[in-house]
Amino acid sequence: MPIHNADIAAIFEEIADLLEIQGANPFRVRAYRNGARTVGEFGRDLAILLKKGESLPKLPGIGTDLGEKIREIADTGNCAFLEKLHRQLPPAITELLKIPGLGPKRVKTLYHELDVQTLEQLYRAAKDGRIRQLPGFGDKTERNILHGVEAHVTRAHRFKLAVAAQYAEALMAHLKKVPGVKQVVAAGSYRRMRETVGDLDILVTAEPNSPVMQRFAAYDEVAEVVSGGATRGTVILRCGLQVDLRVVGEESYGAALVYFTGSKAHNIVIRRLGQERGLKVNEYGVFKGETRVAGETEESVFRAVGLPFIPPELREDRGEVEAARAGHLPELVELSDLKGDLHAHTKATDGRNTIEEMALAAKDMGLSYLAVTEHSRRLTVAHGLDPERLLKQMDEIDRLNTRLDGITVLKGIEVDILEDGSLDLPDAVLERLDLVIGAVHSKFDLARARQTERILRAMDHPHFTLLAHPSGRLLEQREPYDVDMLRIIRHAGKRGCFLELNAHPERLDLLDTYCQMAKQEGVLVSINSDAHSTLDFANLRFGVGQARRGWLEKGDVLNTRDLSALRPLLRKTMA
Ligand code: DGT
Ligand code: CA
Ligand code: CA
Repeated sequence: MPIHNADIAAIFEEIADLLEIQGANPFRVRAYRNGARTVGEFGRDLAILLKKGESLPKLPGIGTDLGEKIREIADTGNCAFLEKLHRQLPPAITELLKIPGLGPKRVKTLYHELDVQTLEQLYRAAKDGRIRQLPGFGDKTERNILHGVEAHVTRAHRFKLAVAAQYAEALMAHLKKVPGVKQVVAAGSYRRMRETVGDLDILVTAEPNSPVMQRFAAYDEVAEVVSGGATRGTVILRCGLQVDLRVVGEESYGAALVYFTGSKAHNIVIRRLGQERGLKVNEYGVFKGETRVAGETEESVFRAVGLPFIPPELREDRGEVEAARAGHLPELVELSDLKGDLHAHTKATDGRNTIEEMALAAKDMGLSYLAVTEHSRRLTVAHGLDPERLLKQMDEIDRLNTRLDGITVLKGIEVDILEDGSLDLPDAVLERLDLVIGAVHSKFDLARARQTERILRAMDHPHFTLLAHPSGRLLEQREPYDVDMLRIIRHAGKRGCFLELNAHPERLDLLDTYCQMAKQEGVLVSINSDAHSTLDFANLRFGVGQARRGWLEKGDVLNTRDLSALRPLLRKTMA
């Protein structure tokens, strides 16, 4: 089995979790967490480099100790230190960390005080009312734990789109190299750019005797072949992702693509439209009696039922068929429409690169402006900026802009919105910035009215420009906080503020339905990377996918404007 960087990173993460539960030195824990991130994000597989006899590249935060462990894992697939930790702590204890609200500290308490070692024991302890008696836990925590375990058990595991993309792209590259293969496309929720993907549905056209099915089953990431025939097969990859493969004839390619792209609800509407015209629509084509009238391309299938092509991101039966019929389909925003990015971090706080490196990477993406928006002082874990450090950074940006060519760095901040709706930095500093992004990073559990009010009051602030990741949810990890999003969107409109669509793979926040709401209310959305390293600008494409699912057009997106058109919009006009 080949060892990938993701495997090494997973081992480091687990070590960090276990050390933290043991109450180890926080710096040591941090070293493993950072190591996991560094290795996970490194572009080439370290195990392959080492196997070729190359030395381990110099990576930030990877000293001798972690370097040794990387070599060991690359060599053996195992890590003796992790095994030692496993002998010291119950094997399933890291499972407990998956329950929202349970960090290592609490897990440690639960283990030591109540001997809770598994999810079942956790559930029992909560049911019996033993957890609320622990110091620092209380009734509310106990209830949250109960819900958390229930949700965890019932939730079928889904993959974040960006994670699925890594596996999908590698697998498709593998399939494209198989002799006789012509087209390879990933359909399903992946093509519709849903924020999470249940499984991959790959469609292939190939010459009759192509060994594509055998090569699919023999792919080195495959852990299990669930089923396999001449034209369809299902496997589970080592990461747990299921992949369905279909081989179709070229005459059916478009029909199969429509069918397997879905959604199911959309397909039902398309089939019904066909029936109204006396046509049968299925994955093999569109048929009048026994005669195939369409199917080779998706366009031909839509045309046969009287529709123009509908972009995959819209195919959710949310009014797209009606819009298509009426000739009112939106002209969806594209990645190439973006002119800049309004949210990025650098080394000054929790980012990995310098301002200049970030600016040049943004320019490489075809962008012409980039806002540096560090965290503010309140967010101590991210080493947030106080006024003094922010002012210093502003000077640095001014100097840098005189040297840079083809890209302008804007001065911004991602300032914490405090519980009462005030901002974490003084006006005198904020007014000197090009833009102020406000973000909720604390007190996620305020009641709906108070949480909404908190954000509205922040928007009242004369320098507030943009609301970061408006719902606060983390995919598969943290539920959104409870707010009245329509009121927030309307208030943004009144106050001349904008909403962010944060393209970070764990966020994709604004949600698609709220994008649609913002559009209806005439409030512009900014698709931002929230980049913490030069590699993160690549995530913008997932943000664009989400925006397209939200029916956004170029004009609905703030950062499709040139800098000269953007600047007046950032200078807030209060209604
Ligand atoms: P997922 O995998 O849960 O993220 O979502 P999808 O949409 O990829 O769903 P999946 O993998 O079960 O099926 C892929 C597509 O195949 C689905 O979007 C539509 C089509 N499909 C599957 N089953 C049916 C069905 O029973 N009827 C119709 N009309 N289409 C179906
Ligand atoms: Ca699927
Ligand atoms: Ca499927």
